[in-house]
Amino acid sequence: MPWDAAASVSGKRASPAQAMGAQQRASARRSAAMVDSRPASAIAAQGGPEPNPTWYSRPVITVHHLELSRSHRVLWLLEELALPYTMVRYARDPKTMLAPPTLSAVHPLGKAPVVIDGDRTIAESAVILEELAERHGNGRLLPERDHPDFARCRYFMHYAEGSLMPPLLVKLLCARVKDAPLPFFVKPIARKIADGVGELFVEPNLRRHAAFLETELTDRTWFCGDELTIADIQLSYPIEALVSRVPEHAGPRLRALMQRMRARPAYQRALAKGGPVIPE
Ligand SMILES: N[C@@H](CCC(=O)N[C@@H](CS)C(=O)NCC(=O)O)C(=O)O
Repeated sequence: MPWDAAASVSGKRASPAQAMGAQQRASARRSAAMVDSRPASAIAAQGGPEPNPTWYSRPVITVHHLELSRSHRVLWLLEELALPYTMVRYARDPKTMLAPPTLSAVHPLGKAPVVIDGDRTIAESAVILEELAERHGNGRLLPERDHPDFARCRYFMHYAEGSLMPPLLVKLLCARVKDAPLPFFVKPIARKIADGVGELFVEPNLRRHAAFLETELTDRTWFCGDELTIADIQLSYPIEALVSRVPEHAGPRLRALMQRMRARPAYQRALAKGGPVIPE
């Protein structure tokens, strides 16, 4: 299914049934028509109806998942909502850690996550989480639109990728530059530049972000109050990265939040299916 940004952001809200392609709708009708034709007494005596997964749980959602990546949060959301889905798993190149070229067939940027939901191809994790929760969540994981936490949730959905991820990425890149196989006479210069960027930009920013997150968790179990929302799911990846890469900046509330996330059965099911979030 080719990527079509206009279709993805046109704002047209299709119902799950409308969102299915004609072929899928026909197949769903065929599946729904599959009924157990045994007499009721025989069904009961033989331990209930025949399991027919294509009838009641045929997934229309496909997650293109890259190992050790942000796409864990999509798996976590789907597990929280108990939605059926198919996962296509991609391995990173062990040397460059880049995604394989096959991901570019799904979306021109060749990055994960990408989700196919019915006839729509959706990229950007924040959009994916919002779309899936709005379309299939029955009000779960989203504050009500007129509740003050709605704006808060939206803020953290954007903050995660727009503000928190950049210094974490620069930190990762600086570490790569320092470890890169460079000629011996270039290595000390590269090291000096990486250390300078770390000292001037990365460390002060990460310290400030960690302190901000710690304050925002005062008197709150989750970022938008007592209930888990998509904002916590979206923040989970940078928080995992922050706690693993700069543990000295992570305060007690942030660490406790991370433990609460990891303890959720849905989070663990996502890990079991998609593999770890951050490299060891
Ligand atoms: N802002 C995007 C970022 C997507 C992104 O950069 N994904 C990374 C995984 S963490 C990726 O696919 N990297 C592989 C590559 O660049 O080759 C989102 O939140 O979905």
